[in-house]
Amino acid sequence: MSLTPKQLDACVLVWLDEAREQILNAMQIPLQVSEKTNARDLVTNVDRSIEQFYVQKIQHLMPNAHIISEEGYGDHVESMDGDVWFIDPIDGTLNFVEQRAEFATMLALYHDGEPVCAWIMDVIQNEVIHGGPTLGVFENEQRLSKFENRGLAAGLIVVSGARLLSNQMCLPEIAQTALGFRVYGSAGISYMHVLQGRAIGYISKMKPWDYAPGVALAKTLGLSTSNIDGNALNMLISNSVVVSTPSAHEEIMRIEKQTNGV
Ligand code: 2AM
Ligand code: CA
Ligand code: CA
Ligand code: CA
Repeated sequence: MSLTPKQLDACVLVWLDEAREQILNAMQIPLQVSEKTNARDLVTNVDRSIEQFYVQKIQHLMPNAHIISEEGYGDHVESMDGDVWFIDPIDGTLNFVEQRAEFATMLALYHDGEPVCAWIMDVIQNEVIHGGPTLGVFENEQRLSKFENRGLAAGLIVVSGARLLSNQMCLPEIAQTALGFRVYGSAGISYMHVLQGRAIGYISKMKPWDYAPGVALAKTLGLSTSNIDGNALNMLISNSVVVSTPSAHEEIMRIEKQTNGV
């Protein structure tokens, strides 16, 4: 890779500003919305055009990189070797369509399975959390401070509403143990709350493009990241992802083991 992480970060921040302009402009005219697997699983013309925008930028900048993306303009990737990009053009599409807020656009670059740099932008608030292992983590230009290592009883846990309702990943037990629980409807926005120290963790079962940016930034800050069974994430498949303070992580693993009787 010829660019340094710092140069790459600066370059992608420009793409994000451009993507944000395109999204805001597209919101001025009626969205073309269609259902994917069900009425809660939507895709719009904007999801597609923004993904194509990022794919073109990446292919121009790093022609040998592989791209894992949601809406089908990326590659079929079977290995984390070399440079692998993750793209979620609009994260929280239901929020985008219904609320016109609380959605993110996000990307991450990994090299040989390790995070290089990641970006999560709250489009309406115009806030982007970005960075990586050699840079640290920033909210816009401001470095994010180290989180407090609070346990479940001392903080808010963010969960997937759908997974909570269907009693997956011990989410009812975890939510009851926590000081409180929150559901934001966007993985990116949820990760932003954790990275900002407003929540102690986020748990959901998701696809690689949903969690790759949040996991990269969380790892950089020293938060714990794993599958719900405590194992490392396989970045090529869906995972039940836990990102939290180390204290909360220990408790979540304990609850999971107790509940499943292991
Ligand atoms: P998306 O909007 O990019 O699809 C809440 O729905 C969160 O879960 C969002 O971050 C959403 O990302 C993600 N998600 C993953 N799979 C989903 C699905 N099948 N239906 C709805 N949301 C999904
Ligand atoms: Ca989607
Ligand atoms: Ca998503
Ligand atoms: Ca999406």
